[in-house]
This record gives sequence, C-alpha cells and structure tokens, in this order.
Amino acid sequence: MTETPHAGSMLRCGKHLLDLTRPRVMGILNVTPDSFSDGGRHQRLDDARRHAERMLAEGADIIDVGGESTRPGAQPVALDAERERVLPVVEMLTREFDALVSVDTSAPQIITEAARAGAGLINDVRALTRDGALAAAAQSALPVCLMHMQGEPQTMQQAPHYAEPIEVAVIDFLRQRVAACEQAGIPRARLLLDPGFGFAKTLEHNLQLLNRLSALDALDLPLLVGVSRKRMIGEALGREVSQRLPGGLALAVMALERGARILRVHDVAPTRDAIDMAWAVLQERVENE
Ligand code: 7PJ
Repeated sequence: MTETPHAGSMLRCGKHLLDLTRPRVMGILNVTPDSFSDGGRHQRLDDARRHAERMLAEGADIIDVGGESTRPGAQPVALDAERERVLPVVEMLTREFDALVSVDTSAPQIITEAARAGAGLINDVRALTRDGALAAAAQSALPVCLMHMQGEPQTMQQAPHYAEPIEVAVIDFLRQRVAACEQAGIPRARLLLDPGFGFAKTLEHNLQLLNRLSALDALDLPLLVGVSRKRMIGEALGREVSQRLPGGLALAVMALERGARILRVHDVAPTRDAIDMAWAVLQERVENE
C-alpha cells in the first residue's frame, strides 16, 4: 500500500480514511473517574454511548476516548482501571456507530489492545515516550498524534520554563519524536503533531504558541490542536470552565487559520459551525488568488 507523504492528504486510520484536505472535529469522550457518574460498567457504557451519539450527530469526525485524566495536577491512572474504562467504549463505538475512534493513552498495552478493539488513531500526550510505546504503536499500524509536553501532568504547571522561544522548543521536541517514530518503523505518513496547549505552558507561552503556530509548518505534518475549555481561556477572560465556549471558538478559528486541521473539542456543534464558516472564508482566498 502506498502512503501519501504530505500534510493535507488522506490518512489511513484502520478501516477508516480521514481526508485532511478539510478541517475535522475530534469530539472528546472522557471516561475518567472524575468525568462520569460511577454507577458501574453498564452505566458508564450507557453514558458514553449517549454522549458519543450526540457528538457524531453534531458532526464529529473522530471520537477521542480517554481513560486517564491528564489535566494539570491529575494523578496517574492504574493500567487495569484504564483498560476497563477505555476498551469496552472503543469496542462499542466501533461496533454500534462504525465511528473513527482515537484513544488518548500513553500505555503500550492500551495502544495494542485498543487497536485490536477497533480504534483508528492513537493520541498520546506523551508522544510515545513511555517504554514500549513506540513498538506498540508501530505494531498497531495506526496513525499517531504526537503531542508536546514537558514533564508530567502532576507537576508540569509548576513554573514551566523554556530556554528558547516556545515554538522553537515545541518544534525541536516534535522533530525528535518524529525521528524516533521513523526509527521504530512508524512512517511519517502515519504521524500527526500537536503543540500541546496548556501542557507545561504559561498563559504567555500559550498565546505566543498560537500566534506562531504556522512555524510548525516546517515539520510538514498535519496539525491537531486542543484548546477547548482550557485554563488559558479562564486566565485570559476570567471565566469558569462552563463559560469558556466563546473563548474556545475564537482560539479554534485562529488555530485553523494558522494551519490546524483537526480540532479536539468538547462542544462539537458550535465548533463545527465556527470552523466551517472560517474555512469557507479561507477557501475563497485559495480559489481566487
Ligand atoms: C489534549 C489531549 C490536547 C491532544 C488532552 C484537556 C486535557 N490530546 N488530551 N491535545 N488535551 N492531542 O482536554 O483539557 O490538547 S486532556
């Protein structure tokens, strides 16, 4: 099978093909202990089904299933707990909705088992740095989103500091991870990149990174961006989590204009409209220049 080498092309995600010549919405489905009523396995699956069904109806192209909270200060999750939360949901979404499912995980065992359960994409906030993660991802044959972070979620917001401009640090890190992937047998054509907004970054870092997002074009791989409901919106606007949608839409549109092709969000319907509207404007420029 030939694989196309450039950003803005078709990405083979298991049995799904993801066309990245237009913007895509990734809906967030958290199955972490703090995000769902803990009424047992059945209740969890029901909640996940309802939530995913709604996001798909609202135009989500991908459902991102995560069993580990990686929010600032969050505690690590045990492998068994992550497996028990994530795998039944991946299976259910694949079987019942034929959905393109991505799995937000850093654990090699979960990468392997999620691929078997029908996942189409690996989303690792640790960019396959855990022991065995590169090999597991290579073996899965699935595409991988490599995200920039410094340190670990528990401590990453304790005075994050970079010796270089933030976008340079992000590009250097991601370039190294791309090289590590290629050495491990994961071709470039199977990679997506994410600058990791809110991960080991001050408000200033986040604002600079968004302004300079186009610098990541140097890596020539499709960009995924997650800003939905994040603390940077709270800090800039003084808004609680429940009041961050308008700020998040502004950031999503700015990221799109600077090259993002997948937006990872909680609020699918409003994001779909915001980025489809912005995209119509951007396309007019392309067509008439
Ligand atoms: C991101 C993520 C992100 C990618 C989370 C939250 C924190 N994966 N997982 N990019 N954020 N690729 O959603 O607030 O920005 S968890």
